[in-house]
Amino acid sequence: YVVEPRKVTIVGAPLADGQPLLGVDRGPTFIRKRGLVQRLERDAWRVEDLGDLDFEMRSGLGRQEDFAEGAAHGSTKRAKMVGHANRILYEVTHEHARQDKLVLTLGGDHSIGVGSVAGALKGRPETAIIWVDAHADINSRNTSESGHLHGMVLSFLMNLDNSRNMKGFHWLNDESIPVLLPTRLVYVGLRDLDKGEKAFIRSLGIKAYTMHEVDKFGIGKIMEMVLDHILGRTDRPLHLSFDIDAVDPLYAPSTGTRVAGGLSYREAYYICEEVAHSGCLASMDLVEVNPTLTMAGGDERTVDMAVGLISSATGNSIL
Ligand code: EXY
Ligand code: MN
Ligand code: MN
Ligand code: MN
Repeated sequence: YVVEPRKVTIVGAPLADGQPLLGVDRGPTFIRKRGLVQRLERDAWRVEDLGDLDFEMRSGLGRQEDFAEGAAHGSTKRAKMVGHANRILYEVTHEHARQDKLVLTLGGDHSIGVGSVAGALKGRPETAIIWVDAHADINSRNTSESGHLHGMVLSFLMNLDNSRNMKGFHWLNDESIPVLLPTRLVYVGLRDLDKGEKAFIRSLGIKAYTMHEVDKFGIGKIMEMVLDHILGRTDRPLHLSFDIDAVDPLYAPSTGTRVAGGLSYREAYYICEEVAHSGCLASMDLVEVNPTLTMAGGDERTVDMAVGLISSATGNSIL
């Protein structure tokens, strides 16, 4: 599968409402500041940067109060806002996927994956997903212990526990948006899952390469198995959803849900290099970069890693 020769659309998705920490909405700005567009142009991409989408809702409670209220009720938090933002993102990513471009979405927290993947699936229904993350992000409103929507993305895409009927997400009930099949998803880097998430992964038979398997087989073998599982001999579009918290906090500390024992610097790059090698990358998310969580003294590691990983996935090779 090949996207229109070397045309990439960049979409900024400045959303923080899928989790409680401010700052992740500024991810796209920081990633651009560290030279993303120049890197892509240097690698002979024709870049169209749409800037940041405007997700503002003109009504309702302020952000912090709404989180507090959600907590008090133990319910899904900011669903209206997150659903609204994702609908906008979905329209844009679909439009550009339809035009056969490489679509690159910059988060934002991982809840933006609902819109970016829905857009990819509508534009290119054969799309398969590689989800690189410390977390499985597959809770439904019934299994989520936090109510944070960045931990529930895949339940919407797969319509688990009838998630598509949640307030804010009704737009997903559209037959032209394919429901994501369990066989079209593969995880890499998992190491922090909730009980209900483990049950979903087991019962749906989703292929999951946790850090245990990364240790056991090495990243080279893992990527062979990943690509074999979702591509085989076919040539379908790939969507890479890269949560920066998959990377060990030693190398990517500026993120909201750090978990020790993650991908090494080279393992993270290797994943992206092999995705590039497949020749099938059609869309990508880079999410959960929160530069405001940086230690005092200005630590650019996380943002630089985000830029570097995108550059590798889009084909910048070492030699
Ligand atoms: N599983 C936890 C929850 O549902 O709240 C943690 C989710 C963190 C999600 C991060 C972004 O990948
Ligand atoms: Mn995630
Ligand atoms: Mn994560
Ligand atoms: Mn290779």
